Amino acid sequence: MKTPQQRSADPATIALLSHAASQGLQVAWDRQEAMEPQCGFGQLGICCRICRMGPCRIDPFGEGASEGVCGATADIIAARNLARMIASGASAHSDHGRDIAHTLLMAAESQDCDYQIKDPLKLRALAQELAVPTEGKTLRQIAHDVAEIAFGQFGQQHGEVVFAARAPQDQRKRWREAGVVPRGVDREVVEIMHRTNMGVDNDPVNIMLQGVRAALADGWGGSMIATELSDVLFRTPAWVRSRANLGILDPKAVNIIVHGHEPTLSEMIVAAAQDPQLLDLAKSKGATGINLGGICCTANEILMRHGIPLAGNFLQQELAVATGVVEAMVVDVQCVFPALGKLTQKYHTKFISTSPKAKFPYAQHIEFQESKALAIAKEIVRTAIENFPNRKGPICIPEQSSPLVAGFTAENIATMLGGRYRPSYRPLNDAIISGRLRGVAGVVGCNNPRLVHDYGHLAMAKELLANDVLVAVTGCSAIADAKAGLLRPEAAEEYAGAGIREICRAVGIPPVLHLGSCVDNSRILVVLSRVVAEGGLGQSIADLPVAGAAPEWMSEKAVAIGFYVIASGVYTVLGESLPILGAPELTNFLCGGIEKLFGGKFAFEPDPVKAARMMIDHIDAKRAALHLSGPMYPVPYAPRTAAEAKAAV
Ligand code: SF4
Ligand code: MSK
Repeated sequence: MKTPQQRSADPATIALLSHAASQGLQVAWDRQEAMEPQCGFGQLGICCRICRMGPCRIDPFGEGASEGVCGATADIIAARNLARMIASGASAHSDHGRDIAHTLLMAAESQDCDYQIKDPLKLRALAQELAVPTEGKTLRQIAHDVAEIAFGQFGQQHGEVVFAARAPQDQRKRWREAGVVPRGVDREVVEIMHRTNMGVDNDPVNIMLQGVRAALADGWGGSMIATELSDVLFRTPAWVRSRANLGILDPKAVNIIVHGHEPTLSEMIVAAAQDPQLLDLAKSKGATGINLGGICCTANEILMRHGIPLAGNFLQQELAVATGVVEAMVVDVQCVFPALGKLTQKYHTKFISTSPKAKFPYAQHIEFQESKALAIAKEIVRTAIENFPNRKGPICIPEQSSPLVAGFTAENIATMLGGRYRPSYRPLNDAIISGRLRGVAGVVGCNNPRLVHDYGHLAMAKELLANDVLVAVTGCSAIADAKAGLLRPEAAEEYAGAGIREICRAVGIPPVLHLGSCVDNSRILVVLSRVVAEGGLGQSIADLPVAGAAPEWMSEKAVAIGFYVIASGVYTVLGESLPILGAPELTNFLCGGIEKLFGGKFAFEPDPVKAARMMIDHIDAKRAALHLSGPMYPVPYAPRTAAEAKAAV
């Protein structure tokens, strides 16, 4: 059995893992170790149970079956499995987007709705972009028309999803030539499920192109709708200070953790937790107040807009309960362990499920309805308060919590660098062109107990920063960096190269920019498109000195993200390989040939430092192709020569 130090790089997690072991608790790492050795066929992606002639599996050593009962080869099987992962991931993000569109429509249709339009400026900007007439219309009428257009994107049967027009023309040309511009969000997902049915599409590359189409429907469709309309409803994030890690839990207060993804619930819990009557009730129970924290992406949503502290990332959800001071763990959808139910039985913690789409064993279900949002949120908070006197068992709150600055968006990056009166991407482009900034990397995604928790995110971010590569983060990667102090402006002095230090000193920003939740990866797509539009760095995203990574990914959502990122032109390194290594033709395509079509491709590298260096090499190659000089300052990692770098493009 691995020690806590071998399981996590985060001191709070290490402390709680020791505590959990002393209490005889089983957490994800224990279950992962009990699962070893994990199925080799599954790892390689060469088992199939799509039809009942199977399950079938291909012998990777060439001694047993080389085809399924129907004749499907390893490449066909792995491609179908992977496409279905994309379909699931894209569905999760996009269904989230659909729910937000529904909430905006409700806010537009009823004056009494608990949700209001908090960002009229963003609404008007969106209306203009979507060619919604605004003259003589009330804000709610405009919101209605915008929401209807957003809704229409899901069921649209032909044409192109509307936000694809945000991508640089050259990138769209590549998509059109490959026949992968998404028509409508739902259509592309359904088509994957059809094509991967037994006996339909049996060309691995053709299957993957539909995978790309569905992934683009996520990134430039469902996820982008989720982000944009959340900004309209809950307001576009602004720079905000807060703290991160389980040390934010307060032994004297009623602690409520929101976990999951959709801000419709968490926004209302934030409002309910400030209700004077509920605060009085909390005091009457002996608590000093109500302390709200978040886990996973719902944490990122309410951090970005309200400064609510981050309790932790994906692998800390059980450890939060093990502190013994969480009165309620309130969940909606995605990334929630079913194991939480049994665990909470050992504590006083109420495990409250809220979505009709996501029920859990041993959970108390308080169904959330947008039509009665605040009343239900108050009921949830009241349930937590009533539970405060029931604490039992040992309390173990780790001392660690780090200060952070978050709240970066495609909009305020321009303000941050260009100033309030002339917001512009010009200073960012100029910094890249001059070599002060070598490039930009997006580091995103989950935790995975197969890898050392948080280590991949931290080691990669530090290596990139030391080499003057600015880091943009979302999801659980952002939370990992926040806990380790990388989201403080001072982190530039501690970890970054001279170029980034100069920029951070001048502007007062951290060297790692937190852009939000997993659906907010769409913000990164918009930033990259604006950088191209600003000029001087090529014609498409594929020309930019940028790279992406998901060093600890585990979710099907990360697969969908990875695919829309490479199809948008970004070289992307995954810490865990995609489950395709038993399929040589497919692997060669996704880690090679696909680059010719879209400008991006995958690479797999579990060592985060090596992976960061692969990203830096790629960034240098792109700089060389743009005839840019090398980095302005000498850096610790000596790159290849410009000629070698150029040859690698
Ligand atoms: Fe086997 Fe083919 Fe059926 Fe898959 S689709 S289970 S490979 S027979
Ligand atoms: S929450 S998808 S574990 S990043 Fe978005 Fe974290 Fe991955 Fe869930």
